[in-house]
Amino acid sequence: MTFFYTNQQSARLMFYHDHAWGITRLNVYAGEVASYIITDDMEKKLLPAAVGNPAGLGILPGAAETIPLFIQDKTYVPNAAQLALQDQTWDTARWGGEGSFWLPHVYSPAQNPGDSSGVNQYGRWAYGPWFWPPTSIEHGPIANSYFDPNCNPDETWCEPPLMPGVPYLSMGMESFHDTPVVNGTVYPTIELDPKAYRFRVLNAANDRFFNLSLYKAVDANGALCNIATNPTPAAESTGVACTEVALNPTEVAAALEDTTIFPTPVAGTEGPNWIQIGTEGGFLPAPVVIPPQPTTWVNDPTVFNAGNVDQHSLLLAPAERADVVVDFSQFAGQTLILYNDAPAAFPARDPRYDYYTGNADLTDTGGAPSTLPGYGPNTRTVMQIKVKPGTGTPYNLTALETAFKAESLGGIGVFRNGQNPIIVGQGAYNSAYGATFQNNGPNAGLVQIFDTSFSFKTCGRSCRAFTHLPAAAEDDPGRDGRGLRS
Ligand SMILES: [Cu+2]
Repeated sequence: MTFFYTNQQSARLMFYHDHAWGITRLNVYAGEVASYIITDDMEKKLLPAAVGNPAGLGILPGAAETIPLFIQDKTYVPNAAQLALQDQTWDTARWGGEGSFWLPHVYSPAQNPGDSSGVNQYGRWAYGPWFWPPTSIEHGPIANSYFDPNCNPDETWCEPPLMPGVPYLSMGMESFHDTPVVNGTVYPTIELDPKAYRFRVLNAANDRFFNLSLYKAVDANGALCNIATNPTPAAESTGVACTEVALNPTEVAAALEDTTIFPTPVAGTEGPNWIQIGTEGGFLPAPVVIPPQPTTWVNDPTVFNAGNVDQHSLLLAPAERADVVVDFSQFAGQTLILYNDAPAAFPARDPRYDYYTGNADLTDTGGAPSTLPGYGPNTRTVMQIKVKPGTGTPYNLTALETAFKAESLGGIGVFRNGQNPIIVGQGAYNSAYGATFQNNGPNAGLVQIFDTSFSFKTCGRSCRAFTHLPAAAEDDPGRDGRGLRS
């Protein structure tokens, strides 16, 4: 089939991938996926003046300072000896040997009704018929041909009498891999000048979220990698220096005993902020300064989203994009790490998918051994950024913020003039439109879960209202008994 896309969108980073029925996950994982950039007159106005763009204001970094970061996670088939220890079911003749992509191809349920605990320590996926409440599926559990009625579970581990009646999978989803890949390279390194750059970030992983921050790197002695104070940083045993982020040692030590403990970077090692200007939806109403922030969770059991992720930095789910400026002018001569600590799964973290230096050896529950400094697997250290020494050129954030404001506020109205008109007015649009939409109250453009009607102001300033059924704001489609879906 031939598809036609109009690309009638405002300036943004686009993302496309093959969607063949039944094998989408495999094609995306194999790399049949790409991005491209749509630009428009409003974006050109923000770029430096150049041939073909004489009216450019130079508010955003130009093409030479714009870098796409196409981030995925992969697992690689190890050498034969290691493969024999880790996956005896992998067929190198059919699926590829050392260095080929490995993928989870055995359906390993998290439940085990054959064990008194009900839990399979090695399990990865919640199997519906063994979950609570159980889901009935057309082809349920079947007899397990490995079951031995003479096996005594008090003496040894025994195969359960039943096993999931699933076919042999080409790749189970959700799949979380152990190695981040940026623009097709594992653990890449880049040298930048002490000035501002624009990154077009895309999460192109099958399932893994990324919570991205920049932190200062440390060497093998734990010393910060700064040419001024540490001109010859100590290398790790791999021969590479400055690969690590300093994690709180007490948290790392405690996590060896209790893998629910979530180690975080040492305070004071934060790198530059993100200045986010856009998403997959194009430019934002106003730039947003986002500081480094380790993941935290909502621990209040009385709120609807208890257990979800609370605080984060630049958080990207698969297919989401971020258009960001980073000012490296205050980090001349320093090495930084693009750091990720998003939980996998999201938001319910499985420590076996959180690979970081000095983590616990989880081989007895089907996980990986402890990660050594300078080595993978490591899903926290995504990329190394070496900022060259010299006098930094600070970025003019004020000019950027002004440009996004409405003409009445002294700006050029980047959002108002570049994007389609908004429909539901909210306080976040005030600076873009020179408007006075409310943040709270009856016309704030927000719907609560118990609301049955919704009134709002639109950008024409007139007040519109409509009513909707409660189910329209309900996330549980079966709850009203009529199958109404939001
Ligand atoms: Cu898709």
